[in-house]
Amino acid sequence: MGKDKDNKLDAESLTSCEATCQMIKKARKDGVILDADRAAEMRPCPIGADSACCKHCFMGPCRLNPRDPYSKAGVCGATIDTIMARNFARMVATGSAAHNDHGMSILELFKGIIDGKITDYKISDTAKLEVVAKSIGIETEGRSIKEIGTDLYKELDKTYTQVEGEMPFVKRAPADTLEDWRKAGIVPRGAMREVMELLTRTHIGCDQHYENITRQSSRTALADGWGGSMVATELSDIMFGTPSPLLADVNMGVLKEDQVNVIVHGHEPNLFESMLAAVNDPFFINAAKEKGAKGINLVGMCCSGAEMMSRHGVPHAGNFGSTEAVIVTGAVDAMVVDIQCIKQGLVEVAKCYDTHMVTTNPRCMIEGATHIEFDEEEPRACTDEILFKAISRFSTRKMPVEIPKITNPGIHGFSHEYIEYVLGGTFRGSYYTLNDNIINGRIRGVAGVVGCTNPRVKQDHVHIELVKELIKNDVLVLQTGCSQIALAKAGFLVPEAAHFAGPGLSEVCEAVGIPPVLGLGSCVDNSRILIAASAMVKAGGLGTRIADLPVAGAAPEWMSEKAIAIGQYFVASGVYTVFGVGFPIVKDTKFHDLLYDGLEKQGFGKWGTASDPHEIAQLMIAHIDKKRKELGIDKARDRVLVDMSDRRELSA
Ligand code: NFS
Repeated sequence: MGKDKDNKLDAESLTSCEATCQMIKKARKDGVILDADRAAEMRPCPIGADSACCKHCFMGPCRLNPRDPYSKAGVCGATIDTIMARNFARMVATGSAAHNDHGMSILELFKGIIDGKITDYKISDTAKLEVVAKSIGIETEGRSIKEIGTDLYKELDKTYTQVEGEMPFVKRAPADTLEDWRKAGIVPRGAMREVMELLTRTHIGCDQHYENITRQSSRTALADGWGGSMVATELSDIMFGTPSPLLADVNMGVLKEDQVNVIVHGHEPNLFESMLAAVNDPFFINAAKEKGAKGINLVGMCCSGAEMMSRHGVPHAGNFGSTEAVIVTGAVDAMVVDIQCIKQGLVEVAKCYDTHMVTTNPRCMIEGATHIEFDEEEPRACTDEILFKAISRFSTRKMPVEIPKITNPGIHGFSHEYIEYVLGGTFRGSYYTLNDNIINGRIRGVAGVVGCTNPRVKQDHVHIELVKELIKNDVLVLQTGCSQIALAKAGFLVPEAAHFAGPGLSEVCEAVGIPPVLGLGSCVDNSRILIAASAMVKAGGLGTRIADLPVAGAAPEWMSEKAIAIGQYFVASGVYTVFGVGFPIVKDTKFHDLLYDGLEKQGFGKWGTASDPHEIAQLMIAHIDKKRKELGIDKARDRVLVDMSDRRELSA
């Protein structure tokens, strides 16, 4: 990596995103420090990076030696395995809590609509309401939306509050996968209970068997994927519409110099939906025009941005690695945030460029930001106050504006329902076609590539190189969150990207008219991947549990505890999951063996780590090939058509 004259790393070596690169250079010229430069200044603690320290009580904090992990124990006698398992558990607990908290807000909003207390939102997709209700055993025949919705609320509330029994959405997992969870004792009851129990177990002097702690980590993670995240996705679709493919623009070029630019960045779609209604209100359009603007330009970032893009085509300015850099354009009149992945550093950068930095959620206030609380019963009070501020900032813009002239159009909004429809056609919407193409070898397997960007690695680079290699090897890629945005910026979310795919995958993509990289939405929408995997199992021919499928997952530039929770729910659901950047674990320990090998032997998925994108791809492809071999379809790449009787034979 090269350095510039101030001895800082070249902006080009920090990001693959040209727009972000341009803004890093501008920020340096302006004397403003961004996350990428803070990361260079902050050397990670080597013991913490390996998860070899414990500060769960005040007899320590204790530091073990990662190079000789069994040479010492903590003051209480905790071994390296106990310490790492507890640290891992706390990350899972936090990540699962975050997604469940998000899902719970969405459930409360749904209840408010059904009860008639909240009138600014409505039920948009009644067909999906019925399908979801039926999937968990709620009678829908001849019943009103209110009746079905009331029952659905009551049932889904168990996702969070239930103390005994099984969480409602686990019914949607393949029967054998559910049975595996039952045998292992990891079917989640209610998320609150699982998170509470997991945290209890990590207290000093409680659970001190790394395997037992990890069992509860799996249960708590499953309470995220098959619980809070799935509730968030399904109810958001029901209220705001189930996505189907649309063309949308990504990258900083979506900002408009001659318009009032409002960015909404965060995770819950409710604030964003209300902001969309507000910016389309003629009152505000006129108010903006009176101040000399051509209009109001609403733009998303990060995960709620990905949802709004999938559902409504709202343009997206960039992923986690670009949230500070985008303010450097000087064109952002208001940066509006709700919860999760909101860097505190935004406040300082916003101050430098005279941007309104507004927090809206009581769970996420930031010192120095303006807090305007959002209330779903009266959403416009918040959105309108923000718009007045943004319009007034436009009319008094002091900062020179420099917007990178880059936009990348792409197709977004591939919900599970749409994938089913496009593959099977209206007549027999199903995953048979996908399975057939996997069995006959045109498609080698399916990969989920998801998650954050992390300033410890070159932004977007690992995502892009990994996905390129996967599709070249005929692996269909499903994406969410910041990873989807990285690939959109690289121009891979268009049908023409089929040219970069291997011959089998490109043939299927061209026949069906889809890109080889399908964008499914936000991070909670990883639950769509779980549903898609379950649908693949149910369509037949590829085994009887998710663990049998030729699939793999990756979060190549992860950074958050939510990513760890997601990784663990994929692993517990049966998916081999590879993380880039590094992993907080010491090699040659029993805990390492458990995560990277033992869980697979117990019938689940397993973890993998590699930092080089090509190595990540090779690990995933090798796993997919191993699964193909176990299914007896490793020789099927000679493209024979497989009929129903063959399929039955293969699954026998
Ligand atoms: Ni998910 Fe990471 Fe955050 Fe979204 Fe982006 S950083 S784990 S992708 S915005 S949640």
